[in-house]
Amino acid sequence: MSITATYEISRTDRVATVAEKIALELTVGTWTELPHLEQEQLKAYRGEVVSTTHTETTSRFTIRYPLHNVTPDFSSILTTTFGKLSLDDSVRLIDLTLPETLASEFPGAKFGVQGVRELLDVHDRPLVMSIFKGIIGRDLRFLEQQLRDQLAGGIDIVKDDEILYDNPLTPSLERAKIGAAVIQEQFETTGKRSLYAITLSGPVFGLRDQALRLIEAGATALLFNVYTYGLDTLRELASDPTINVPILAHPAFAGALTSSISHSLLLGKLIRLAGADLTLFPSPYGSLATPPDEAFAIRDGSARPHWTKPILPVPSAGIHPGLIPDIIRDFGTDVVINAGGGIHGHPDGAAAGARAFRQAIEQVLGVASQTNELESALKAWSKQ
Ligand code: 1AE
Repeated sequence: MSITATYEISRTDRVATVAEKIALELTVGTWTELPHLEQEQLKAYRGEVVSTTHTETTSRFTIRYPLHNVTPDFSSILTTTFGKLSLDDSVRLIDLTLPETLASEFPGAKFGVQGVRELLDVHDRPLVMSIFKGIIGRDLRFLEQQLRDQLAGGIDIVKDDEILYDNPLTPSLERAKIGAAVIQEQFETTGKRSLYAITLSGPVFGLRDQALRLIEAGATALLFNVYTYGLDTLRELASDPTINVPILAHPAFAGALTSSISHSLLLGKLIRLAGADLTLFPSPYGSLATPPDEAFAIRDGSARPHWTKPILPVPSAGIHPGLIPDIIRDFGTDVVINAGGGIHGHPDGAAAGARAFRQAIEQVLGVASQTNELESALKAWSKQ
């Protein structure tokens, strides 16, 4: 049983030597200089180079690490496979593969694609998520109005901006209470279900209690800045049975790591293993573009392999209704379309902005009944 890690460096004919050195350094260290008996004993702990390949510009190698070198948590898995090696700028970690015995220690998402769809009672189209914008420095009345406007346009999930923590002007518990009341009111008047994801923030040891307080106050989902708190923190929260709402993983700070670790591993596979239900990442088209092959690998890592529930990819940043055909073509319908500026920046306001997104989806799926707001949005963003 072993973990395999694949790395990339600039193309070199010495790839096998480089790989061998790393395999030793990250496991038994000075193996070759030890007496024969000790060498034999340490063999079971030694990293083993299993393959090397080249492209025109890069060389890749895969190392197998014995499973008993690690404990079942992200800290030990990442420290063994890329701990001090991550300080070497010339090496990038591309992928990690865990054996099923280890992967099964990570329960993954509670809700996943199916569970989130059931909460919303939306089964046959991409989900639409919007983000509060310009909310810092504003009060609860402003927040409530923005929430109402977004929901009025048919938004499925409204999420806090990731920079809106617990704060005196819009305390998170108050946001949860207001959110619950507005969502309930909308359900009673329109029959439309929706979720409001509140940013879970504060001291790390208090996060579980804070999550439970928010849920008690009415939070229907949580937004979590996973790479500032760490993957194991997300995993603890997600595997707690009392935290029974979907968790949205925000990619804030992940960009500090992407030069050393592939986007697909960071924002696809690891996030899914850690238990988020939705993974947000910069789309290949918008304002912060992820390279397309990496974005599609995040999509694929959200659904495969099948040891935990598939989760929802959320290609984000700079999304406007004109991008919906591309998103559905590339990500299918099990996707969340997420926009801040693309909703609030609509010439007729946020409700119209939300309607424009719903109309754009209906148009691609061939069921559009009205396209007024979509036409204004396409005109507004046609030059982008
Ligand atoms: C990659 C995350 C995107 C995000 O959090 C965000 O706030 C996007 O805002 P817009 O849609 O670019 O305005």
